[in-house]
Amino acid sequence: MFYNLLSPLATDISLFNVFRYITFRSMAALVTALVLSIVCGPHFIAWLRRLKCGQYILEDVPAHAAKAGTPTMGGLLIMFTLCVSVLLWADLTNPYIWQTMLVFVGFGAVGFWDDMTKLRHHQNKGISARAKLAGQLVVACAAMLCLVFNDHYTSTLAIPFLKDVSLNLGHLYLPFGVFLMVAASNAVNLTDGLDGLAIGPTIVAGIVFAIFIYITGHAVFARYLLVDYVPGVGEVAVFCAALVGAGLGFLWFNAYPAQVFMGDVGSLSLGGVLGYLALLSKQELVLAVVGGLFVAETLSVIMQVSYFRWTGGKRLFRMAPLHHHFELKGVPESKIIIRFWITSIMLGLVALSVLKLR
Ligand code: 57M
Repeated sequence: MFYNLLSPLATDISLFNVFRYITFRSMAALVTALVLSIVCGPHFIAWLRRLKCGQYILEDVPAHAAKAGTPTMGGLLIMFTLCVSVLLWADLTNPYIWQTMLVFVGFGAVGFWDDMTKLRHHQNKGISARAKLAGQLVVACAAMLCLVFNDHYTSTLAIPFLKDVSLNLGHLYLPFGVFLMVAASNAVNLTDGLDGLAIGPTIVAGIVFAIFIYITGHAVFARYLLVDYVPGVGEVAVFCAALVGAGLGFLWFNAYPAQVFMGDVGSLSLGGVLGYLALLSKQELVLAVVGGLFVAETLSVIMQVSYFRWTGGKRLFRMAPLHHHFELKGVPESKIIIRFWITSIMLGLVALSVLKLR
């Protein structure tokens, strides 16, 4: 909004030129979302408590018994602060901004439906897996339709670390894109089982994609770094920065011991939008690197279930997803969280190295 209102005044007052810079507006979006979260957070958590949005805790991990009643659906705070910040600082005539918001809010709506169902039943039983998947598929298909009608749509995949090698998926790019968003959404959801465990790596991914998207939308940098140039997409860096700010602001309250959980409204929306950011930045496969922790958590579940069926009842891990395995081995929760964060920062750096190592 500030861009649309104030940057035209730059012809008369040169100070207003700053509103033209994506870098300036991205920093402002980060700070706005962060400050808004920290200011609104306590009121929001008190409001969730009044509405009795307390988490129902399953009994299979005894260490979590003390978490009973912690308010959930903190993802609504992320959604509110991120959307306000983007509306204030982004160019509202840019179609990529609206598409990204649509994906974020769309996946969030599916999560909200699940959270509300759980709360209504006063237990951990939300909507059926099939209904959840159907909702995610509808949002992901709508997102892919938007993407295809963009001016600079291409169905090629860059292969990380290989120069001049790309794979043209043709029409298969559509189901691939849908899969990427739905998989990312569910992977973040599976990871969201310890305080700060999902939001930490999401913040790292937000920073990495802010850099990728900025470069993809910058003619000179994109050419220099051999990245596909997509005019206009750089504006989405403002969204990524707001995501980092909103994430940090949420972490303020979700840090161990958590005062609030994000709920499915948070995990599904964040995961889904990370998938869309990977598509927009033309770094689809790099998502598996920067989100390597989410991939590892998901693989641990697939391996656990497959091994259980194959051996007729034996377990590979003490419990899946992976963080439960370490918990049951007696590693303190805060240590698991910080080690997972360190891993995700290292993966973020590896992902960024894709830009130079080819
Ligand atoms: C999300 N949700 C947390 C909170 C959060 C197929 C199977 C692997 C599915 C998986 C599952 O249900 N995953 C969905 C996990 C829950 O957190 C709520 O859910 C939201 C995210 N959707 O925002 O509202 C609990 O996680 C803890 N938590 C924190 N801090 C946070 O910041 O401590 C969450 C956020 C909260 C709280 O205790 O109540 C969850 O774990 O339920 N299922 C599982 O993860 C289960 N694993 C399992 O059954 N493994 C089996 C098979 C199927 C692979 C096995 O290993 O044999 C575990 N879930 C729980 N206990 N609760 C089992 C142990």
